[in-house]
Amino acid sequence: MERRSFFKLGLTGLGLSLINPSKLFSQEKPNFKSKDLKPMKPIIVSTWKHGLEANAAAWEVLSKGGRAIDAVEKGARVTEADVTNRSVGIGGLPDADGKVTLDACIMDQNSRCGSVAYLEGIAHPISVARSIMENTPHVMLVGAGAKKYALKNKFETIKTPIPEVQAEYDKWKKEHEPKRRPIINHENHDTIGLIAMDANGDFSGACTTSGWAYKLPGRVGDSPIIGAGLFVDNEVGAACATGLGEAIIRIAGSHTVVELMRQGYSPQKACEEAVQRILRKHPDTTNLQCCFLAINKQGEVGAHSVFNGFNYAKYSDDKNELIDATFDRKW
Ligand code: SD4
Repeated sequence: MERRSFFKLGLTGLGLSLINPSKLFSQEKPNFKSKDLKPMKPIIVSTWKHGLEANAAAWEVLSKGGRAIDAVEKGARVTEADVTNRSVGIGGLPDADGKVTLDACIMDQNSRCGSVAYLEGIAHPISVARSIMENTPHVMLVGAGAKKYALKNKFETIKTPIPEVQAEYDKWKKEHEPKRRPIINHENHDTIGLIAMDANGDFSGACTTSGWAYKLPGRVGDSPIIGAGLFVDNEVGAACATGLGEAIIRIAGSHTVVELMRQGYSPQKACEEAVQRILRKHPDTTNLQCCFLAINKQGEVGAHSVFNGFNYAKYSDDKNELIDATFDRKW
C-alpha cells in the first residue's frame, strides 16, 4: 500500500477521516512576500525619551536614502556618547564592584549580526558590535576578548566610571553593600533599542546599554543577546526590548515578537502577546518592567509594556515624536 493511503486509512480507522492530514502537519509558509510590497517610507523608532535625539541623527541617514544599518548605528552612538545618560555608554552606572560593563548588539537586513557583552572602557560598543558582524566570522565577543578586539581595531577608549558616576556609586555602596541586591525599577530602565526601515524597505536594529545598575559582576542582560533584546527579519520586520533582561531572555522576547508578526499579528498585538507571555511565567510581578517595540514591513508600529511609564520616539514623515506605549497594569 502506498504510504499516503496507509496514512489516510489509519486516520479513518481512528474516526478522523474528515481531518485533512496536511493540517495536522502544517507546512504553512509565511504569508509575507516582501517582493510584493511597494517601497515604503523610511521610519525609525527608538526606546525612551533619549530616542528623540538618537532618531534625529539616524534620520540624517534615512532621509537621504541611506541604509537602515547606518542609521541605527549613528543613532545609538548619540546615546552612548551622552555623559548624562546613566543607563547607556560613557555615563552608565557600574556593577556592584564599581565597574562599568557595556552590552550592545546590531543586526542587519541579511540577518547578519554582531554583539559585545561585558565590555569595559570603550566609548562605542555598538560600533564594535558592527565591526564583529562585518569583519569576523563570529557573532559575539565578551569581556577581555571583546576589549582586546576593540583595542586592536583602534576603537575610542574611555575611562569609566566618570567622576559623577563614581560619586553615585560610592553613595550606593555605603547604603547597599551589606545586601548587594540591585533593585531594578522604572527609573533606571533606559537602554536604547532602535529599529529602522529604510527607503528600500530593508530593516536593521541596534541595542546598547550599561545594563542593570549595580548588577552582580559578570551579569549580562538581554540587550546584547540576538533574539532577546533585538531581532530583525527582513521578511517580516523588527523588534527590540527594554526592561528586566532576565525576564525578556526567558521568552526570547524580540524574536517572539517578530515571529508573532510573521504569523499575522500586528506589531501592537505581537508586543501585547509577548508581555502576556512574560506575565504568565512570572507570578510575582514586583519590578517586572518589560517593554517591547516593533515595526512591520508595512511600516506599522506597536509598543507595549508590563507597567506604565514606557515611551518611545518615532521618526517618520519628517516628524520626530515621543509616544506613550500602552501597558498591562499601573505601578
Ligand atoms: C538589561 N534590558 O540589562 C537591560 C536593562 C534596560 O533600560 O533595559 N535598561 O536587562
